[in-house]
Amino acid sequence: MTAGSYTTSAAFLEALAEAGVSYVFANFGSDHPGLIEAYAQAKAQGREAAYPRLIICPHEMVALSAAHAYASVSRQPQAVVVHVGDGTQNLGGEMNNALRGRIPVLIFAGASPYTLDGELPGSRNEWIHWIQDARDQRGILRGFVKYDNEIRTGRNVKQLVHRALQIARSEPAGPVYLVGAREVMEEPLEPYPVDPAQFRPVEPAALTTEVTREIATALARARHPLIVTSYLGRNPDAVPALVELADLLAVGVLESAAFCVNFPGDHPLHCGYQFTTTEQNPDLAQADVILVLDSDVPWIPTTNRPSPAAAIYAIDVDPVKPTIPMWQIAARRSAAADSKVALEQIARLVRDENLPEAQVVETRRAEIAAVNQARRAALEALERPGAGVITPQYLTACVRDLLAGTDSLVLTEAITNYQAVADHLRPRVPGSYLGSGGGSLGWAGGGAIGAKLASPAERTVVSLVGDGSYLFGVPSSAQWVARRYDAPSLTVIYDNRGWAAPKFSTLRVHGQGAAAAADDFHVSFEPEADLPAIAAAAGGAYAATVDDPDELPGVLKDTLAVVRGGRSAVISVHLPPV
Ligand SMILES: Cc1ncc(C[n+]2csc(CCOP(=O)(O)OP(=O)(O)O)c2C)c(N)n1
Ligand SMILES: [Mg+2]
Repeated sequence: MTAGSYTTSAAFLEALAEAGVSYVFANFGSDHPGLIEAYAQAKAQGREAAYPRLIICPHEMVALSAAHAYASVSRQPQAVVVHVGDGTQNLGGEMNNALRGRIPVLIFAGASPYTLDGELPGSRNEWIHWIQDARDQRGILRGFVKYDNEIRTGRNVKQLVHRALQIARSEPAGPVYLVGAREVMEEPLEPYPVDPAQFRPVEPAALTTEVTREIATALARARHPLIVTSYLGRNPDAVPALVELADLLAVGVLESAAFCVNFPGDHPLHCGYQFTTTEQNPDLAQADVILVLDSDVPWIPTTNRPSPAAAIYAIDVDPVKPTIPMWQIAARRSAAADSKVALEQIARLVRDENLPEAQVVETRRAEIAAVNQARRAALEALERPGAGVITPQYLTACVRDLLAGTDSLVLTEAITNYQAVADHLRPRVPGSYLGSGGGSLGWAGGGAIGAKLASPAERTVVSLVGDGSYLFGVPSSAQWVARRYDAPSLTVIYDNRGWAAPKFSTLRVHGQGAAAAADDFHVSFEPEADLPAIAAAAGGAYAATVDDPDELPGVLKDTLAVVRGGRSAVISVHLPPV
């Protein structure tokens, strides 16, 4: 390639930037000379700002997790570049997280050159080009993307990138995948314009007048109305709309398998959090009208379900969930709408028509607030440390107190401690709490990087992770990236020295079985690894391990100061072992 030449690769990067992508999280290979050259030429010509900033990630899982969290926090699509089919497969389970988290991310992978004898620029010239050729590269990700396509020519690569990102950003948002062989990524081109305004995401949808009225009337007339939500707070601007409607009607809000702040945790109408439930939730059992708002798992019917007589309504950006093969709730009406728009419509109708009687609303408000206050007091009683033992409840309360009044963003991948983290953190500020939205572990490792890069400089990113999840997050790669790109964070490992989750799963199915009788679940991490030391070795992180409950607040305070000073810190907090 001659200096200054313009190729498909250059046009591809230009289109990403035009579409609002600020970062490319990349793991390069023999398929990417065109991209590497385009970046180098832009730098040589002083036009680096024309392309998204490059973040090199030594593991693809970290790259996609970082892009995922960056897109969540910034609400802008991001891009990931990986190496042919092999790098694509290393994206692994994080693809499911990106799909379930409804994350707008464009993944690009090169493809093996398709010419053997030098017919075109980019033709095969390394032994690996024969070996890396995958039969169905796009098929690898097809179950986890909204759209996949092949770049066949540079002449329309910009339209293709804009179209892919339009699909990725339109709700329900999600990942998209493009592949391009070396020859096409090397194709010389004349620069050409594309109007990004023609590729805006689809506008948010509203409820019909009829459904607005039906839901508003049902909520207003109910004796025990309840709202159940999981991911409305992906859009932090939707939270005030929920608060307004809840206050207007005095409806309680239950957060189910929630990985963002949907409703302020300290609001008197906040009815708590539920994840994997083993007991019936009394609010759910009692409710006569339930509005399910943006939820993949509003309850788990085998252990915790609404009354069969309850009238259920569902408003969701994705109400029938075609990407979840088996899914159903017994809703009278399901509406595909943007939750903020829908809540504002319902609130307007309630207000305009003065729907509920003031007396009914105030009685209900007092009842719900009293129950919630008692529930919170019971939770607070669990926050006292046991004798010489750090419990997850105490640990979370210490983290909450540490962060009180600061600008912080907590990532949670605490697994069997999801419930304890939510119950005792009770995050209040929209956008201050985030999980992957999926079930593939290791997201927080890269996630902390993306979250930090997308946040204002003064915000502290804190990850609360299981010890297993910490290891799934490829900490050697993640901590190196964090240091190199100046994205420090605090990681608190809820270290029970093993995997509690598969043990609990076994007990839920075989409570009296042989594994239970022998206490033999194959989940222990003995002999113990020095988990924080991995971060110290790979990224120069401050590392510590805590056993003593009395020392915990002091250690947390010290590590927070380290992170504020610009260096990552990882602390393993020893909980009772699995
Ligand atoms: C990529 C991936 N592999 C395996 C699993 C299955 N799995 C679910 S929870 C869990 C254990 C997690 O351990 P840890 O993070 O220490 O949390 P704990 O269960 O101890 O609370 C495993 C292995 C998964 N969800 N994702
Ligand atoms: Mg564990």
